[in-house]
Amino acid sequence: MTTTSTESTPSHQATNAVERVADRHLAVSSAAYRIRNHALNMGEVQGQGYVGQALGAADILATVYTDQLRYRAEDPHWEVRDRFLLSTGHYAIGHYAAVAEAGIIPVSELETYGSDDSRLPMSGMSTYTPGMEISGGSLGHGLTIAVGMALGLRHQGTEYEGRGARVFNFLSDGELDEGSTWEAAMGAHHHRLGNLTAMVDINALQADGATNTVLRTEPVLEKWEAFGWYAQRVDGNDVGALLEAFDNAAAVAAPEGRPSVILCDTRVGRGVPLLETREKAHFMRIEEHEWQICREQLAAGFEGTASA
Ligand SMILES: Cc1ncc(C[n+]2csc(CCOP(=O)(O)OP(=O)(O)O)c2C)c(N)n1
Ligand SMILES: [Mg+2]
Repeated sequence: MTTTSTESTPSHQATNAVERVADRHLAVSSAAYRIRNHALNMGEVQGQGYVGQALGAADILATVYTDQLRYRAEDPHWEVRDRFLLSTGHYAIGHYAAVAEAGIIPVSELETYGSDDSRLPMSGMSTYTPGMEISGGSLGHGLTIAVGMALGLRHQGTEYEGRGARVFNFLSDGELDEGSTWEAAMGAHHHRLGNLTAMVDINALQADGATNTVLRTEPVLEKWEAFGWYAQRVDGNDVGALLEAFDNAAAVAAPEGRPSVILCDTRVGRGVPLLETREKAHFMRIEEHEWQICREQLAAGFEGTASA
């Protein structure tokens, strides 16, 4: 086996099952805290941004990058890497934080977020940023690309340590308004794409207001099931529940050749009470003096969890 110090494979090597779960939980929770902290620091550079989404999605991003994704930090184009596709280009701030956590870009580069000549533009673009597989932002296209990619990778058949590359697609609840998402969902089932996992960030919010006022998409779980997917719905801010859902997807759906979707109910601004209750949460303006308060609230919450 060829490994390098920066190659990541899921951290499932602890000696017994209880220790293993505790280790994974701690690794993911700590990464989620750092992702949130990075997002606050990056938001402060511009004084505003999609900070609420980064805080809300941090546990999902941390679970994927710390526990699930196979990648080589020094070789973002490694042929048999798992692919993480960010449909929602505006969530790039959270994704950059995760990519820095993963060692694919330096943490120090995060402070360039949104600046001229930065590799980290406000909306995710694959030609700019290592680890950014697609240019998202035109909502509803991520899953269509993920389906083609999962199909193509399966046709290629290249394996490493006994398995081919997997495709993870991160979507927002707003993307469930798009017909192309459901067309792709049908395609994934038709082609029996067991190597595809979608995660939907159900934060109940869109640019124009609450999701249920823009377009009612519920019952979401039943819809994905009707489209032939192995569907689970979890608290997307509960690391234990996320780990269990990813384990189920790998154990149950993948061997059957069924695509998996993990529907993650999250809270915008999660971990920072000042932002959790803020109106106009889609694009937050945060006053200069509030950034430090946000960091302190985040740290207090994390320490509280760690000592509980
Ligand atoms: C096809 C398309 N239509 C409209 C937009 C404009 N737009 C940008 S973000 C957004 C909100 C979509 O909902 P969601 O991603 O759930 O928003 P959030 O949770 O981040 O508030 C919209 C409509 C877009 N980017 N792409
Ligand atoms: Mg949303």
